[in-house]
Amino acid sequence: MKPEDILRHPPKVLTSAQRDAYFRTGFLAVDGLVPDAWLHRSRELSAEFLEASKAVAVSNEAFDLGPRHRPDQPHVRRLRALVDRHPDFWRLASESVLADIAADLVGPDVKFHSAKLNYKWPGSGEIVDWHQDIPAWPHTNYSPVTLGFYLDEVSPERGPLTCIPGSHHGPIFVHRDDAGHWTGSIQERDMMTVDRTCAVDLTGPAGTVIAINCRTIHASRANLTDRVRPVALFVYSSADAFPWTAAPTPTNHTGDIVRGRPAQTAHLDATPCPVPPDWSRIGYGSIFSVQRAGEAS
Ligand SMILES: O=C(O)CCC(=O)C(=O)O
Repeated sequence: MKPEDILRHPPKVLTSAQRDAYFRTGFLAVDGLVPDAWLHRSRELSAEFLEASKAVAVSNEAFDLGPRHRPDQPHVRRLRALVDRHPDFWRLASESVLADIAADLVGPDVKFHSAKLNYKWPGSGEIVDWHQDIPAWPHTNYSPVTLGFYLDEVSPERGPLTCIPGSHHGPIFVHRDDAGHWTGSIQERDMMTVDRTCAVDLTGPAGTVIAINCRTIHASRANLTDRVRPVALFVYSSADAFPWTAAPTPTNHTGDIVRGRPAQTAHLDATPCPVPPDWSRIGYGSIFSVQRAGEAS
């Protein structure tokens, strides 16, 4: 669906100003939208999974583990395919206010794509370099949005995501090095064409909802505090957007319609998108492992 068609439908949750800001800048941060009960439940489940990770030594379908992971000191970078980890995470994705917010941003017919819970442990090890999401999972149009919320307060020092306003209207960059290896990040020479000084940090109290369009150039900063920063992220699209490559981290619910009806016609946007590696063949670790290794893992 095109933004002008989406905006013709009355919003369910967001104000008109918030919706307009999303389509103008390519991102949004709004606090006070996630009910306390969901915030509490998400924190509870996060704590349970961190505890369970102590019994796991190497990354698997659930946990992307960092290099410092030890049984007495978990270093989980990502809880993968989140909606498959616990039924409450799927209820959160499909039944909560998140799906209504998604409808405000992608139109009344909403398709679920994927979800994860990213941690950022103290230090600079999990800085995420500048990237766009869509080159990892191309769709027939650019409605997909990464929508989620911070489980805890995120200040500028606690590893916030940071976005370049208006970059969703600009080029879609190749996320590979000169040898053609997938890096998950935009090359420095391409970033030289982008004004990084206008980047906006998405900060806010626990429960702050963040939304980032799939073409928006974003990154995330170092965590300079001594506390971990968890963010739950869910990807939704218009029902008329269809992925044209295998998903990097498919879930049991990828492709499910969570609001409205399935599309009878695909919306095809003419803007070209670079082709990612075939994830069904080589597998995908996480943006952390890929950006650190400089290769697909
Ligand atoms: O967790 C973060 O701080 C960044 C996440 C991100 O940009 C991504 O997973 O694409």
